[in-house]
Amino acid sequence: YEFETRTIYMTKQEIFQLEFENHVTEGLKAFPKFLSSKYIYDDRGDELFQQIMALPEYYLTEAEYNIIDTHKDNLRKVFNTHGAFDLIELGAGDGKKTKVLLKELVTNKVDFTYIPIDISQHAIDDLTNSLTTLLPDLEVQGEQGTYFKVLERLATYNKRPKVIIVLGSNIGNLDHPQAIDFLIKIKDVMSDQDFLFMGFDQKKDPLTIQHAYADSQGVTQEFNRNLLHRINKEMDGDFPVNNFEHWESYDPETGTAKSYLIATEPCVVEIKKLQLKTTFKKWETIHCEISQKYDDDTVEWLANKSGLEIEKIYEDHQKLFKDYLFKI
Ligand code: AVI
Repeated sequence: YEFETRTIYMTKQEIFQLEFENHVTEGLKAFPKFLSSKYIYDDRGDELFQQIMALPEYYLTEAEYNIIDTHKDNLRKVFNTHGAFDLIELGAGDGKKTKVLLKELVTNKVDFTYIPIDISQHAIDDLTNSLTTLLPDLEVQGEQGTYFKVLERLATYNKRPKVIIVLGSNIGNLDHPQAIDFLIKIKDVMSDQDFLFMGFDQKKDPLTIQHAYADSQGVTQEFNRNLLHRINKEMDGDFPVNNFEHWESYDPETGTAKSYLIATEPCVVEIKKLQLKTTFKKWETIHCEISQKYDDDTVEWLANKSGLEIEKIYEDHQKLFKDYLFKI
């Protein structure tokens, strides 16, 4: 027999698209059905998330802004403990909260390089451009790629102390085993002079959480529905998107907010690119996202499991949100 071997090269974008397609097949064949919120974020998804962050009900952004603004003086001193450092941010975002911190560091002539890492080159370019205007003296070195590949590379070549920051309670979109895995991967690139500064949204009045994730203007509903729009657009699907309603349920015992899309009418959905046909009964659900809420004991437990130590805890004035400073 003769076998022909061929090497197929795929771009990062193509690999991500293939993962998305496999995920949709798996999630829509499962019972109960699921789709991950990780795939909400195309340009429209990013824009809807920006709108969510500006909603009066979505307290998280304002609360973390308050923490950074109130404690910027202390953060500057702590981050500068071992002299010049790299400030590595996972997720470039629009940088509103980070800009307060950067301004504090630049104004006080601290020796550091700001390294935002993001999967989207577009997000990095936008952030870098706006920072050049706002803080001309800032040294920025944007890195495009997946967090851990870039972190590993930086840990190998850059020998300065690192301060890794992850704002916005992004860890809450992972379940506990995934969160531990995420923290271990960060810990693995940290040395004893490095810090990790990470946001964890806190358990609180369940109604406050319920309102944050089921806003009165329906932006969160559109945000979740963007998953179905993407499937329709990118995989030739025919989800009747308006027949899927957003539902949020917060369990105060576990601290888990879960979001669903629920079929308000029975339907058959065909996704041509995946050669998939799936039926929805009336009131059938698709589980889309978890947004975990924490307390100190749970964060302590996660840190323990990941080989990290909590060095200091920062809280906003309304006691809604906390940022934890970890070392190894
Ligand atoms: C990105 N992440 C931390 C947001 C959250 O709060 O879980 C995503 C989000 N989902 C609905 N609203 C906001």
